Amino acid sequence: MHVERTGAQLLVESLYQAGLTTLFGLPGDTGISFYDALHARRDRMRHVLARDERSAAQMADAYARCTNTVGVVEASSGGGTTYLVGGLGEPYAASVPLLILTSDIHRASRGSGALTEIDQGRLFSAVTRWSATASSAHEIPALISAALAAATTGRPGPASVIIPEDVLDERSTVTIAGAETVHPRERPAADEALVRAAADALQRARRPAIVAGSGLHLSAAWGELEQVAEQAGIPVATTIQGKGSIAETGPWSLGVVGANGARDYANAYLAGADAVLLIGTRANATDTNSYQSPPREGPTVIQIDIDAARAGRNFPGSLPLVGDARTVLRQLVQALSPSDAERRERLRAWVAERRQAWIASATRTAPHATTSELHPADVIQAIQELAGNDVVVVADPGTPTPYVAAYWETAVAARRVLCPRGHGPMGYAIPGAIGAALACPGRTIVGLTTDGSLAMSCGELETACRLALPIIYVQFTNGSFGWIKMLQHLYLDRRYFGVDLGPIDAVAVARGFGLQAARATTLDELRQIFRAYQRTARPGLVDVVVADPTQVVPPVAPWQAALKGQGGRPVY
Ligand SMILES: Cc1ncc(C[n+]2csc(CCOP(=O)(O)OP(=O)(O)O)c2C)c(N)n1
Ligand SMILES: [Mg+2]
Repeated sequence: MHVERTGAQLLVESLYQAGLTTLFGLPGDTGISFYDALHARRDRMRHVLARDERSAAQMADAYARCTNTVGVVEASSGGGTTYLVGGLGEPYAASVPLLILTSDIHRASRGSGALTEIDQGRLFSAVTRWSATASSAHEIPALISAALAAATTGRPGPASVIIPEDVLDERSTVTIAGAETVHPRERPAADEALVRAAADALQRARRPAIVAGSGLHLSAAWGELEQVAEQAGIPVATTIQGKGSIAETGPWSLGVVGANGARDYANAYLAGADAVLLIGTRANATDTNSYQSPPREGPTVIQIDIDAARAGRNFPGSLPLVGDARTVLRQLVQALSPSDAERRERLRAWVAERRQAWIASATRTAPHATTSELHPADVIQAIQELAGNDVVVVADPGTPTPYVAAYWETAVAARRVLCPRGHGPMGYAIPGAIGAALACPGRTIVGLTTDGSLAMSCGELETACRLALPIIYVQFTNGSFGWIKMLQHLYLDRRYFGVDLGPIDAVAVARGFGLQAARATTLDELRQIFRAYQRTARPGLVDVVVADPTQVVPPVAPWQAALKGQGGRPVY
């Protein structure tokens, strides 16, 4: 029996059969048939209405990171798609698998200057791995399938299907074969001879190191990483995106390395390492503190990456292990023999000692008695104590990122701290926390935002409120675009320009969108407010005033070096 369905119904059914039942978006003129098909299937499909297409993409992005599946975002032609693009640069750069669905103008109107007309294929070309336009309804199931394959094969990323409004209405009897969403789709192994050479180099080293990036999370290779670290006795650092690849409270963790949010001892260890295994990281200037940790010259660098073009790109001459992180780590487990006992004990003791020293130095005992400003590190540590381990943190750029990267310790191996570091777009945390809350029901969700980011994304506070999501937003108010102000402070002789902001009453803003909100002027107040919000099933915002980075310097290695008269402005 051949069922006749519209293109819109085929689209909804294709998503459902692929197991993609949550999607984020905002309606528009050319997409109303799609909405009607979603309405008819509202018993099985969850459509999350956002207030801006950019934030819908950010919600889908965070949802995909938390679930390690494909995130789905939809928008309509014209203003909808152009706004949507604003949320796609980050997942494209950060290798997050997304399915992008957009409606387009009627095919007969092409070239007429129709309202909302734009070449969507060209628009998406810089922020998707793959994009196609449906030219008839019967193509839709196959296009969804192809887009999902593009999003999840090799290095993942966004893939888009564009559907003109007449194609959404066209009828077809095509059957839906069912699309696969397994992620990663393929798990290739690396060349065995190179794996043996890598194992040999790691074994011979006096000071071996591993740096794990987000590819480790994408591959769900947490167990294998721990096994390699434990078996071979190798300290493990992560990039910010790889944070939580290994339990940060465990014996082999060095915490985050690089130019933003690194622990000083992680950077120091990597700077002097003689064999370094990079896993699923682009290892760019920020991840490596301008190629100092590890340096390009000196150590034997081994790079696991599923993308052959990436393995070795930033470390010429390195040993490329092209393949899926989990598969290649399993190969390494086979190739590595147990490490020598002297090295193992020496390294383990060094890591333990440095971690204890770091924790001790981070504890600021003096209360800020005379001012209502809090120290960002204290805020992070207070939240960590209250939130426990079953928590997801989503952090905006600016003050939250370096502090959460350095001071938060993820106690389980999992992707539980999301800092958008593909591009570091401001305004991610408010919508991102919504995606995380929908991905992880029952878990505490903390969104760390700033005065700059709040202004960009506050509309989504209404979404959090409407969906009654138990998100606790903590806002770091410093009255400036502090990060940029610090660059001007250090490298442009304090010629501040375009960085000082007028005040926003964050508490009033949040209340206006329906949240419970309060300002904390002491750590005790912060704790009380946070605990009170934890007991409710709706979102809240707590505003804390912090010094800007020119006054209290965050854990940003090049800035700390510049203040000691060492090193110039970092080149990204
Ligand atoms: C969408 C976007 N625009 C511009 C930037 C460049 N940028 C990086 S940090 C920053 C200032 C951040 O200010 P705020 O959010 O208040 O955080 P603070 O550094 O003050 O804590 C800017 C403008 C960016 N990261 N994202
Ligand atoms: Mg600010």
